[in-house]
Amino acid sequence: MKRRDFIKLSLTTSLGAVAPLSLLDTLAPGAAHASGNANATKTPTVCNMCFWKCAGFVQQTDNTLWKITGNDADLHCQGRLCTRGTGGIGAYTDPDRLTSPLLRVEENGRQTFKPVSWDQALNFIVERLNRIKENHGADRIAMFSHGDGASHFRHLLRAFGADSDSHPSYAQCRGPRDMGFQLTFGEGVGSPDRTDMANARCIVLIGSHIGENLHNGQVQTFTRAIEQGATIITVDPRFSVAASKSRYWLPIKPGTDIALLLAWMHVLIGEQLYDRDYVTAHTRGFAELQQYIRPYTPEWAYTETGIDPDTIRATAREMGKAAPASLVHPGRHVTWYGDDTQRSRAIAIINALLGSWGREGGFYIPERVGLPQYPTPPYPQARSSWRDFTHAKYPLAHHAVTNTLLDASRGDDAHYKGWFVYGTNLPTTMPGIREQLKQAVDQQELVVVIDVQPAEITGYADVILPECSYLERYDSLRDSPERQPSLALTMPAITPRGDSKPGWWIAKQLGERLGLGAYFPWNDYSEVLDWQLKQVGSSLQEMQAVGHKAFPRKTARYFADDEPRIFPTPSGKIELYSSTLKDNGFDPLPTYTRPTAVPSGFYRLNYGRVAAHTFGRTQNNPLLYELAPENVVWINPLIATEFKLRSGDYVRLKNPDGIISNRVRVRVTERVRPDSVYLPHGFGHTAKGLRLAHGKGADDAALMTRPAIDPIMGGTGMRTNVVTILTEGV
Ligand SMILES: Nc1nc2c(c(=O)[nH]1)N[C@H]1C(S)=C(S)[C@@H](COP(=O)(O)OP(=O)(O)OC[C@H]3O[C@@H](n4cnc5c(=O)[nH]c(N)nc54)[C@H](O)[C@@H]3O)O[C@H]1N2
Ligand SMILES: Nc1nc2c(c(=O)[nH]1)N[C@H]1C(S)=C(S)[C@@H](COP(=O)(O)OP(=O)(O)OC[C@H]3O[C@@H](n4cnc5c(=O)[nH]c(N)nc54)[C@H](O)[C@@H]3O)O[C@H]1N2
Ligand code: SF4
Ligand SMILES: [Mo]
Repeated sequence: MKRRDFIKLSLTTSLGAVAPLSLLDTLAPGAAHASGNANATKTPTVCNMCFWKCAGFVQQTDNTLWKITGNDADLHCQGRLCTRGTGGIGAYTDPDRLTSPLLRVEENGRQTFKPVSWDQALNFIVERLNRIKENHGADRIAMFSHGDGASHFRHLLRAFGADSDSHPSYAQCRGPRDMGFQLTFGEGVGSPDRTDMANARCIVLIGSHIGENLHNGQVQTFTRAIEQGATIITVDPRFSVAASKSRYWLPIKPGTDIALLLAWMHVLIGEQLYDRDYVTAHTRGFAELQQYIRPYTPEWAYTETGIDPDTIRATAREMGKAAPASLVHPGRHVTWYGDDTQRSRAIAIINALLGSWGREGGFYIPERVGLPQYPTPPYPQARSSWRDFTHAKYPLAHHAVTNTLLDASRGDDAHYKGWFVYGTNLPTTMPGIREQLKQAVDQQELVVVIDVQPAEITGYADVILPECSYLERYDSLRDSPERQPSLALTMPAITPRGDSKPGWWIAKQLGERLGLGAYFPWNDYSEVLDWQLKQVGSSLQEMQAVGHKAFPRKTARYFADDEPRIFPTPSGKIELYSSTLKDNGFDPLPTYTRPTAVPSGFYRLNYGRVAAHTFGRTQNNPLLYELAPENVVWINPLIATEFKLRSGDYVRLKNPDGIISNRVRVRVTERVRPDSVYLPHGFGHTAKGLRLAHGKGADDAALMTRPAIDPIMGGTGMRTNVVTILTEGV
C-alpha cells in the first residue's frame, strides 16, 4: 500500500469571454495606443504568463480588472503584450484557482484534501521540517521550482540549511545551449536571449519556431529583421510560422542538424567565408577544426539530412556574406535528441566563425542593473547540496539537474526526505519519470506544493499552499541581463482571491515559525523593494508610478574591433576546440551521431508551442481556453490517406510502451513530413480540478517514455519518442 494515493483534486465553475489571435497580430498594442477609459486606474505589473517578463499595466475600474496593456518604455515588449499576456486577467478570474491551504487527510479509509487554516498548514510544515532536521539534517530538503517567485522559498531553505534547488528550465529546456555556449565563449546566452536580431542581415533558425514560440520582444526584433530585408534561413522538419517568413526553408530529416552544421562549417572554412581577423584574434583550435571538418562535405550531409548540397552551399554563402551581422540562433528549448550540447557547440562554433559574438547584428553584451540583496544574516553551510548529486554524474553542469535530485529522493536510502515544489508541474514537465516520481514522493516525509491552481503535481502533495497570482502580489524586481539595463515592478493590482497569499508572505511565516525571523527582518516585502531601489537611485514610489525604469549602460554593447579581449574560458580565447570536453572524456569537436531509425508503422513524435498557451499552465485560464481549448495532431496527407483520416477526425496516439493518449483531433497538412507527427505541448490534463482543461486534447509528455539523456549535462532529450496512430474506437 502506497503511503500516498494520487489524488485528483476536484473543485467547483463558470466561464468568461475574450480576445482575437493570429507574427505581430498576436501582440496587442500598449497603453498609449489602446482605447482609453478615463476612469481606469493603472497599476504596474510584470507579466508572469511566461518567463519573458514583459512590463505592463493592469487597468481597472471599481476594483474590477479591465485589461492588461504593455509598457511602452520596456524593450521586452515595446508596449505590446502577446495573447497570453492580455489573457492574464483569466489568471485572476479562473474559478478553479486554489483559494485555501489544503492538507492531505484520511477520511473513512480514503485519502483526500481538506481545507485548513494557514496556521494549521504552516504549523504542519514546520513540525515536519523540524523532524527531518532532527532525524536526518536540514540539508535533506530538495526544491523543484520554476520562476522568480521561487526566490522567497530558496531564501527560506538556504536559511534553514538546505541548498538543493533545481529548475526544469535547465535539464528540460536551455541547459545544453548554455553549456555549449559556455564551453565555447565562457558565457551562456541568458534570458532574454542576447541575440541582436533587429540589426542582423542574416538569421538562421535551427528549430526555434518564433511566431509560435511567442517570446514577445524576440518576435518583434525578428519581424524588424524581416522588414529590413534580412535573409532568414529556417531549418525545421515542419513548415513552421517562421519557415513561412523565410527565404530558405530547409525541411531537415529530424535529428540530423549536427550533420548540416558540420557541412556549413566545411563551406564557410573551405570557401574562406569566415571572419579571418576575428578568428585569428579571438579563437583557439582553428587548425584542429579545419582538419576535422574536411570530410563533412555538403554531399555527405545530403545523405544524412536530405538537404541538397546546392542549398547547403547557397545558405552558407548567405551567412558568410552578411557576417558579422549574421547569427545562428542558439534556440531555447534544445533538449531534443541527447546530443544537444554537441549541437549547441556546433551552433556556437559557426557564430564564432562568422565573428558574430559580441558584434552588432550578432550577439550583444548584456548588462543588468545589478540590484544589491537586502541585508540578512549569512546562510549556514549546508551539509550537502545539489552539487553532490548533479556533479557526481555531470561534473560540468552549471545548475542542478532535476533528474539527479529526483533520483536522490528514491529508494530506501533516499537522501532527500522532504520536497518543496514551486510553480512547476513535474509530471508533465519531466518526461519519462512518472514511475520514479511516485517512488520519490513515497519516500518523502513532507511534500509541499505551492501553486495557483490544482495542477497534476498538487495530487502528490501533503500540503498544498495557494499562492495568489502575480496580479495580486509584490514580487522581486525584474533585473534581467539585456541590451539596456532596466528594472520593472510587480505589485498588487487587486486583493488576493479567497485565502490565497503572496509567496513572500508564506516564506516569511514559515521562517518565523522555524526561528529564522532574522532572515525576514521586514513587515512587508514592499520594504525590501524600496530599500533595493534606493540603493540604485530610485524608490518604490517612483516605480509605482512608472512601472519600468531604464538605466544607462556602464559598458559597451559590442566589442571594440581593435581591443584585445579575454574571454572567460580556461584559455581566455573562444574555444573552437574544447579541452574541457576532452579532459572530461567527451568529444572536443562536435560529433554527429545518426539518429536511431523510426520503426516501421511508427512516426517520430514532434512537439512545440501554440501561441495562445504557455506550457501546461494556461489551458484552464478561461480566456485562453476560449482561444485554444485543445490541441490537434498534425499528420501528413500520405499518412492520412493510409489511415483514411480527414482533418477534424479523432485519433489516439500509442507509444511502443503501450501508453495511449486521450483522443485528439487530426489536422491533415503538408506542413509536417510523413516520418513524424506534431503535437503541441501542454494539453490533455488529467487533474480533475482543472475543469475546463481536464481531458481536452492529448498530452505529449505521457507519450515520452523513452527520452535520451545528454551525457554532458544531463538534459532530457524528448524528440527520440515515436508513436503509432489508433483509429478504432475513438
Ligand atoms: N506561445 C508560447 N511561446 C513560448 C512558450 C510557450 O509555452 N508558449 N515557451 C517558451 C519557452 S520556455 C521556450 S524554451 C521556447 C521554446 O521554443 P523554441 O526554442 O523555439 O523550441 P524548439 O524546440 O526549437 O522549437 C520547436 C520547433 O522545432 C522543430 N523541430 C523538431 N525536430 C527538429 C529537428 O530535428 N531539427 C530541427 N531543426 N527542428 C526540429 C519543430 O518542428 C518545431 O517547429 O518557447 C518560449 N515561447
Ligand atoms: N513533454 C514536454 N515537456 C516539456 C516541454 C515540452 O515542450 N514538452 N517543455 C520544457 C520547457 S521548454 C520548459 S521551460 C518546462 C516548463 O515547465 P513548467 O514551468 O513546470 O511548466 P508548466 O506545465 O507550465 O507548470 C507550471 C506550474 O506552475 C504553476 N504556476 C503558474 N503560475 C504560478 C504562480 O504565480 N505561482 C506558483 N506558485 N505557481 C504557479 C502552474 O499552475 C503549474 O502547475 O517544461 C519542459 N518540459
Ligand atoms: S511574451 Fe507574452 S506571456 Fe510572455 S511575458 Fe510577454 S506578454 Fe507575458
Ligand atoms: Mo523552456
